[in-house]
Amino acid sequence: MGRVERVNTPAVIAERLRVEGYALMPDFLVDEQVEHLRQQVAGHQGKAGDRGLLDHSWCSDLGDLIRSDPRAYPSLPLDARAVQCALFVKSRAINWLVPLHQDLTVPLAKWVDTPMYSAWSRKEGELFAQAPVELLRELLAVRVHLDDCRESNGALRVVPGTHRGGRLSSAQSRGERAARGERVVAVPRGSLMLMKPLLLHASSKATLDGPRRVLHFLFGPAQLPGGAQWRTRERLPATAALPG
Ligand SMILES: O=C(O)CCC(=O)C(=O)O
Repeated sequence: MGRVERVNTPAVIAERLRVEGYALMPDFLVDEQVEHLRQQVAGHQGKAGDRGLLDHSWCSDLGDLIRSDPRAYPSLPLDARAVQCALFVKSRAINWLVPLHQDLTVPLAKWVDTPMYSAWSRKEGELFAQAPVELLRELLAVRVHLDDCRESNGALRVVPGTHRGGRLSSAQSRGERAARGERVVAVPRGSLMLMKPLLLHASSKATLDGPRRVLHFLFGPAQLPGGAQWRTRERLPATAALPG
């Protein structure tokens, strides 16, 4: 796996997130739990996967486990809730890349008549809009890695510190990358990568066989500005619980 930072205290994680915009939380899941989750996602594999995974109790339970972990808790928004979980599967057979970008969109229950939200769209039947920067600063993405992830199988490349610059134009993003440089974030299976959505990030195509599976959660505060509401989640019947 090469060099992997073993950051693991709540204070170090919070400080890394504040300064660099990302932090690792190693050894969050044991092998048995990773295997269980691999089985749960087996029916869902696709390019950018399902965005509606939170309707499944295995997924919302995993969100609860993250939310209540003392290492993650201090870095989450006030009264945090998981508002989205997408599965990202990448391999030589299902290959894709994402260019440098910030995550600006959030899933909302319904359209609201305010200029605070923009660029409304529908994906897989769900409503999304670009959120105001004050809200984007509060959000936290948590990536649960179900496989060892390194440069050769599509690890994220980030431009550290760029989450502090607010929304960046394409030219500003390229300028930040040229000035600060990119960092490849290798993450072992069973570990978490915590990331501020405004952090500039990209990922390359995989050059290895075998899938790189990531469950990408988004955590937000209970209350949204401008009268907006998060999409309410269905709760599908539980199948098997995550081994303890
Ligand atoms: O998982 C990946 O490789 C990229 C995902 C990503 O860029 C995103 O969620 O915005």
